[in-house]
Amino acid sequence: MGTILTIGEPMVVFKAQETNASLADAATFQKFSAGAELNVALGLARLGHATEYVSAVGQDPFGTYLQAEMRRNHVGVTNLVTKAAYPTGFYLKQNVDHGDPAVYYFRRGSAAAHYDLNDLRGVDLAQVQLAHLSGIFAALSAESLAVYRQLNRELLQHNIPVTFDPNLRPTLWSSTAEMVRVTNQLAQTATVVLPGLGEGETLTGSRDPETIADFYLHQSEVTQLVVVKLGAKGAFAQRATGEKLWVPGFHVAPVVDTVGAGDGFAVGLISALQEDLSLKQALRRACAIGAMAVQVMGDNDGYPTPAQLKTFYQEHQTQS
Ligand code: KDG
Repeated sequence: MGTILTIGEPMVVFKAQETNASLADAATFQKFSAGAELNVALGLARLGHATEYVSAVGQDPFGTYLQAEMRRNHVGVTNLVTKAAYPTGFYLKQNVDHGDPAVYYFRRGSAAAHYDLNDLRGVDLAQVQLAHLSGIFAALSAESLAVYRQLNRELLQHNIPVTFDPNLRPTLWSSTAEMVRVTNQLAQTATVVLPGLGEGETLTGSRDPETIADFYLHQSEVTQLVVVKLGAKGAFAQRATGEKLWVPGFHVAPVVDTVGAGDGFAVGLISALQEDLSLKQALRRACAIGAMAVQVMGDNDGYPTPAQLKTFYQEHQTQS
């Protein structure tokens, strides 16, 4: 199996410990690593896949911590550069007893947002078998969007398949119309498109998973598979061949923190497809890792090793 490449913004997240306190009122926070594409790289590495994470960190304690976390988790860091002039991004995350937590980002002008075309020149795609990209990196800065587009062109030239998660972050875009326009354009060059149901609605105007899938399959001949994430309800997948599949989710309790579930889903899907499992098995693994992710406070610390995944399946046999 070759390497899976991702590009993104590595972040530190501080998770509030007091339940239902606002981010302004919370007094105690726990530190974790985060960043959507890093989450995916880390989850894939934990399952034994070779990964390469492309990005930049600042020359600061957050950057040092994140590099150590990447190394500890065996994420490939050959293409991680340090930008001494800029800070590493971080964010605060609320602790809530239900629903999605509030988040607040400190990422404007970060080191990752200054990763440029010159940095990208050093990235060798020879061993890369698949790339996972998301709308977050494209939205960080004009430079990031240029890097994204250039990398995308090179991946197409090398016939390297791309999985694409829209990962809509409205605060990073100048307007909703621009976010929708650029994100749908980026999706056109992806082999697999992975929107959440709410994202699909924002991007296509429909809340029907089949209509969302049709939208992406019709807008581009490159796209071979669309998987709509339905949260605890599971997922809907449709291939360009017309094959459709609905897979139920796993019910887990308590739900501690929903952030990182979508990236966990991507980890499950990508790893299973790389291991030549069937689409049904891949969706099942995606839902399983999504469910494991919501049971912990950090964004990626619930992602399993192969042994932990096996145990999860054994404990949830009646649901599979
Ligand atoms: O998908 C999880 C991400 O939301 C989190 O890790 C931080 O990258 C992040 C972002 O932009 O929200």
